[in-house]
Amino acid sequence: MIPHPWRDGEVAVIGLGRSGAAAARFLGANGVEVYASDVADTPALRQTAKQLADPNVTVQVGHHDLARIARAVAVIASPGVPPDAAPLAAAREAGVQILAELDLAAMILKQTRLIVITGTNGKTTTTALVAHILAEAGERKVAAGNIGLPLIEIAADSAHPEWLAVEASSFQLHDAPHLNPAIGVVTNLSPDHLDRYPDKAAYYADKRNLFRNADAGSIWVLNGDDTAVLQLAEGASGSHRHWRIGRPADASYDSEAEQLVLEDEPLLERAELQLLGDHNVGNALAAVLAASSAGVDRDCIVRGLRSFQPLAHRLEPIREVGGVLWINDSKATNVSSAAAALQAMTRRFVWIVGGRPKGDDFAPLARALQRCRLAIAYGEARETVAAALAAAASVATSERFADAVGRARREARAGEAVLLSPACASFDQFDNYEQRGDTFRRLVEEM
Ligand code: UMA
Ligand code: ADP
Repeated sequence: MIPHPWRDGEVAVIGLGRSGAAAARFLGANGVEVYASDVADTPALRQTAKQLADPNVTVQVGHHDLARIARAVAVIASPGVPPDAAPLAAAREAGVQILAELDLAAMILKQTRLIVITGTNGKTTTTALVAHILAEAGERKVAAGNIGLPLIEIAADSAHPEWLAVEASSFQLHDAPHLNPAIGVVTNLSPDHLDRYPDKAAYYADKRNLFRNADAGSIWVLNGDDTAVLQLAEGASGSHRHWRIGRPADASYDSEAEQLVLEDEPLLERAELQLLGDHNVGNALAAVLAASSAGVDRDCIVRGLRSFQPLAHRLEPIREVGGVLWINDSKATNVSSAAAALQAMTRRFVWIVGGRPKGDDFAPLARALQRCRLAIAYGEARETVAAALAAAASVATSERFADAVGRARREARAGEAVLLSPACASFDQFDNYEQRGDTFRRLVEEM
């Protein structure tokens, strides 16, 4: 329900990307006065402003009226707006409550049982897998949040689903006091987003907000191989269920029998899973435990696991050219996800790495280069990456992404692979990781 006091004033929505636009639309349509603003002024934002035409919604692009925001009855923050940004600082100073769009949606979706998935890597894959299994069990409209569909768009529908898989980023969890997952999943934890957080502890602290409303009925699905995850969940009320690779747990991977196991009973042959790498076996086990905790039967779970296809930009095989397999892992924007890709490689490979660094230490990547014949470092990070890897591999550098791809083409031999797994953000040469991955795909398709 929309809080009553919000009807006596104006709610300020900060940021007009997907999240902010959806929040402004929802509030306006429900009779709440809204002031929605974005500091940027682009043709896309002007278009959004036009589409938001509603007598209840005032839109401003190119500027935030800080005094107006300070007078608001509440502020809805977009995930990409850092907490120290001027509009949020102004709201905080004036004592105005700041909520994430995700939190507003959670307030409305009171009757829907949320399976909330967070962690550093594997959130989208696990969320999509849970949703895919729920769809197999007959649920509709089943994935939202950071995965791309703002949760408030589900709340805006007249009928709310019984179960919903929700991907939550640390940015969204920062301002989510009402979020109360029926089932919460933490895939893994490692340093990320150090361009926004002062340190790892601050990033983990936002992740811990997942457990804020834990009670005896909560179910927590946790990576039993990740001590940081176990520490994060320590003391949270509710039942804790674990998955592990190579060791017994509520759900596990039996590496000798090469089988996924649920509650001590074999569930699926690994070969039936169409995903590369042990990390994806972990994601599958997380989804298995989440789905079984939601009451989905084993047959549905197995059918869902068997039919799930790799998502675009996540260790996605594109095609073979002259015996060389080209793999797009553009979404590997941090060191730990790129490390998982390196470990998943079964062929010798040429590795394209780089982009805009996010403050991660690249040294751990040097330990996973046994099959790497050549690393090609590109973009703003190229010198830093080259220095970190020099002792462990041959390294070449290229400033431009397309040149790195061209160099990989000349170097790779039949029977090998070329892996794009950048360990960095894309923003030095692209709008986002999708555009980087799409460019890679196009260059490979033109070969
Ligand atoms: N802005 C201001 N004032 C400021 C700072 C920024 O107005 O002081 C504006 C920007 O100009 C921009 C808007 O705020 O127009 C920010 O939008 P946004 O970055 O929050 O983007 P959205 O389109 O709303 O998408 C967000 C998530 N984006 C981020 O968290 C950065 C999407 O996750 C999510 O899918 C979507 O909401 C729907 O829930 C993307 C993402 O990259 C996929 N997430 C990160 C990740 O996965 O690593 C966390
Ligand atoms: P997220 O939504 O958390 O960013 P994705 O499923 O989109 O996660 O995957 C992001 C990147 O991390 C991809 O490069 C993918 O191959 C890699 N990845 C996926 N699952 C894991 C995992 N469990 N551990 C490490 N890396 C992973």
